[in-house]
Amino acid sequence: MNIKEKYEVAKKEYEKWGVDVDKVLENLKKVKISIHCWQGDDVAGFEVDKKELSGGIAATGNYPGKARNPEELRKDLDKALSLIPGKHKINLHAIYAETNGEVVERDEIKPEYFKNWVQWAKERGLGLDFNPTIFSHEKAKDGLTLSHPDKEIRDFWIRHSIASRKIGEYFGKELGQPCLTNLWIPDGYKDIPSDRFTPRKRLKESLEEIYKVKTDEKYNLDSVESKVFGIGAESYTVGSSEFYLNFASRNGVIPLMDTGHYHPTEVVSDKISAMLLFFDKIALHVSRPVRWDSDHVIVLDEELKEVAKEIVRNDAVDRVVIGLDFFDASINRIAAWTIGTRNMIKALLSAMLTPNDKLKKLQEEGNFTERLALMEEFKTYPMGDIWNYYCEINNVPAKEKWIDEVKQYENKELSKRK
Ligand code: RNT
Ligand code: ZN
Repeated sequence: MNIKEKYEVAKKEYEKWGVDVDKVLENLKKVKISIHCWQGDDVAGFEVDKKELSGGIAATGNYPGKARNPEELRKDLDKALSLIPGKHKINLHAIYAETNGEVVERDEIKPEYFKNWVQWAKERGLGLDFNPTIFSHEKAKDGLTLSHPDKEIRDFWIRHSIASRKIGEYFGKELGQPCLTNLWIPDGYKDIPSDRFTPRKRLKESLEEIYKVKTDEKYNLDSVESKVFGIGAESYTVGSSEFYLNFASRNGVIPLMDTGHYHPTEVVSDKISAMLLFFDKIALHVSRPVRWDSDHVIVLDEELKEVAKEIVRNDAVDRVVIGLDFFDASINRIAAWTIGTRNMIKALLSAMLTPNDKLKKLQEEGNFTERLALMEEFKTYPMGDIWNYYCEINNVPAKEKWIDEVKQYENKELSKRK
């Protein structure tokens, strides 16, 4: 049987449970994933005087062939995108500005430094998202930025953040779809603080300055990302979950949850429904923490599937901005993007193929036996046959065929980068 024939057989299995599979594939095609550019070069960026990665995050490994300049990064992204079904968005950081060899301070970045990205995105019908880069910098070297005791340092990062939101607005205008500008800072302390209040108060005031400047929400949306700890900031994080949750709800910005930014037994899947009751939109950084916020490539594990289920069965595909945030430097970077993004889409497909109404009803009736029994049976339903067909009709390789393409690209392109 070919892929189409297998699809027809598998489809019948799902239709027995009232799942309209053709409709599912149409809906899946509408979902945009925000694919982070920084997997392509280990969060290095293109600044003329490139700084070492800092802020308590780390990309480990030295797999050869990382992108060294904008042309290479876009070429690599093109390769990855040719292996991922659907039309998506690319998520940029301020350090990916192109300044033509000129040293430009981060508080002086302008839309024009991103015009090549915009043109590239336009030609491909992609959206763009954005992030101020508030780490890997002289003015962040003691681990404090927007909460720093020194007003000059805070003001520098305030100006950078405002400049970044304007770039987000420019992206939205140019590309005809809103850009999400997400703010994350590394601020925290390695050891037990003697004052937890004052840095948080300063962060609150800095953020108020930043968001006092209005951008058009048709073009730019703002989010703030919390964290629990980072390397070198083990004892205290200024921008904690409670901090940003309260800030977001009072200031009309979107809360962003990174799946690696919580305690090990806490799961983001359980938080989504609670957040959806109080926010119009929420945002995610889907990542895979292994023992810490290690940013491993996401695999199709139970938690990823659970996150997808919470988005799909609560009818929240339009309310959750799904961004990815992993960076593994120990494997082929194009493969990393491809594996992770395909997994996110597979998880959504799996959620859409689930008879969610039936399962909800069983719960309401208190029939927990059947709820568990069916959930377990659906795990071995032939989703792979639906997925392969979805890849085929979207002109990307089905099954593992994409691996050969990455290998060819590695031989032809990556191996030449020394
Ligand atoms: C760090 C945050 C943040 C970064 C990116 C590069 O822990 O997750 O989102 O990973 O901005
Ligand atoms: Zn993140």
